[in-house]
Amino acid sequence: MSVPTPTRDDQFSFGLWTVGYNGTDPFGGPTRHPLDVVHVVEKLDELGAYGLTFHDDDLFAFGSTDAERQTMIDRLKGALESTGIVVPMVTTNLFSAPVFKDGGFTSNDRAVRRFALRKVLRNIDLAAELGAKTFVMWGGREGSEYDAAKDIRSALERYREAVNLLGDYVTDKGYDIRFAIEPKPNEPRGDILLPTVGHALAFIDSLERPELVGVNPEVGHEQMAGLNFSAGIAQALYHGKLFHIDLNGQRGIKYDQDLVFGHGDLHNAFALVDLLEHGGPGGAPAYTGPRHFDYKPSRTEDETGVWDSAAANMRTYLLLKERAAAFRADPEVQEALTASKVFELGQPTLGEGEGHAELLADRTAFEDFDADAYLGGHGFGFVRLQQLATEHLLGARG
Ligand SMILES: [Mn+2]
Repeated sequence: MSVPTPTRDDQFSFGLWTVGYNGTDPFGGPTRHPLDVVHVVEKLDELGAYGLTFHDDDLFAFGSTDAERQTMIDRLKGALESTGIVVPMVTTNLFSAPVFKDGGFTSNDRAVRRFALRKVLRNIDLAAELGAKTFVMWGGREGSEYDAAKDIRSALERYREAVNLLGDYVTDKGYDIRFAIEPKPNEPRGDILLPTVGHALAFIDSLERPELVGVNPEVGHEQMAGLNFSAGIAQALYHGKLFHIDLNGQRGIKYDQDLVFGHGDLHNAFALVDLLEHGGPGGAPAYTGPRHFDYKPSRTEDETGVWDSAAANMRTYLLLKERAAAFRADPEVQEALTASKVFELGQPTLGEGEGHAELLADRTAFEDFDADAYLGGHGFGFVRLQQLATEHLLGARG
């Protein structure tokens, strides 16, 4: 079996901070030299990616002069023009500089909150200039370690005030940009605000322009909280809020590992790709935006390992896409899905025009229904279905 080659049509994108990660962790300094943005764009193009994303501070260091900032923007633009790589998403760093250690939008210090807003507004102008359609907000420092240190309701109100202002800004400027909130339960803060997809969806409903704001869930961030990532993505899609996605790998409830996509919970990665590629109407893709990788090349690797790991993300995604297509096309799988009544869940529980009075009058639903007949097992056959998925995932079928 051959490994598929990525093309532009696959819409694979990478953060500049991902392949650019130098290996620093809380216990040791860098293991790799910095990578130049022009080199990164050229390498990603060579590997078959279509997009580059970045935080402002990835491209030009925090505190750069206007001239230094412009030099780096011009160098990026030159590389984009010569390769055809696009910038589908931009985000702002409100977490690295000392000023943000208690957060940006929700710092207890009001002057910091105003500075954070200005930093984001400036970066939204750059996002619009580069044609980015999505602006991600990961609030890694928005939170606390101690319950007495943060008034959570005030913090959420300040968060809301900030996102409402950003919505006003893109609307008044006429920018074609939508926002995507990226949840994470903890790290670097002890507890982060909007810790899961569900928390973010509820928050978005409270905004003045909810239509401008969706989510950017990350595999590892949900799995750090022990949650089922593909199930969370299904709910985000159900609410029409999957504006962007961060793919990577995570092995269980621990620190944020940022492994290559599929190098963690492979079963859930299979379910995720199946959902994204075949979960729409009639088996169409349920999500058509960038397949964005937010991972970190391992600290043990040299630059060759960096590009091998970048390619690995795309290869694994494409292999899972092939395996999911074979799973869907297998007549035995279709028969097993029917036997498991997976399609029956699509049928409304009530009949046409039926309300509580009609339901109460239906003796077959209760008085004459034999619930005892289910003793001995319902025989849904879910285990058989999961084994069929496993055999497709392992390449043993189709
Ligand atoms: Mn991310």
